[in-house]
Amino acid sequence: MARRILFLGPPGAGKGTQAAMIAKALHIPHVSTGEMLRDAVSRGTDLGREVEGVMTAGDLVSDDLVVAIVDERLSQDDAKCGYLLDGFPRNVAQAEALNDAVINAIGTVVLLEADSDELVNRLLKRAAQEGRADDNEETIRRRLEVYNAETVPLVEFYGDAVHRIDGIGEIDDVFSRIMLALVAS
Ligand code: B4P
Repeated sequence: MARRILFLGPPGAGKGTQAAMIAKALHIPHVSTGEMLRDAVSRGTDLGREVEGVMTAGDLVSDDLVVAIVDERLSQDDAKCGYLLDGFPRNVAQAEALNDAVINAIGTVVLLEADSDELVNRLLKRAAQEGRADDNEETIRRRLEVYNAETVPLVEFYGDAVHRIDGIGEIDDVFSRIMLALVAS
């Protein structure tokens, strides 16, 4: 059976970290819009030049651009048997576009949660280690605001499909919590 999983959560909750581990364990592709966009920026493509400023400010890239990237990615052969979407959809318009594009697009929604002090601390720690352009305190606060305004409404949109997971603790413990929820779903 095709396994279609969606990861929601604020910046710093561990979506990217856990999504990579879960996708590997389930042998499905990990589709991260953040990674695809950062890759375009680092390669200096037309898309990358278009989105760089928006990402550095902590705002969302336009729905049209992101939906087109995801549409193209999900049409590839390796996504036919399932996929894990990380960071998409980010708002209700993107969720509606996904529903239009793929029948029964989403099976399980994982909502990773952590309090805002923890989120800011994690992202500032990553800033010190990796120097990602959008991991400075001002942009992190902006990303949290955007998450609350744009992405939180998706929890209601997906209703009973949503599994709330405590994202605080050791990475392996969070992984086990998610796997348990997926097995039970
Ligand atoms: P994303 O790449 O999706 O970035 P993010 O939400 O900030 O979280 P990320 O996945 O990187 O971090 P994680 O929580 O794993 O988006 C970046 C930007 O791209 C957006 O701001 C937007 O501009 C654009 N974008 C992306 N998708 C879009 C869309 N659909 N529409 C429009 N625009 C879009 O981890 C954070 C840190 O915590 C890591 O350093 C990790 O090591 C650490 N960590 C993880 N788990 C931990 C744990 N259990 N304990 C301690 N630390 C932990």
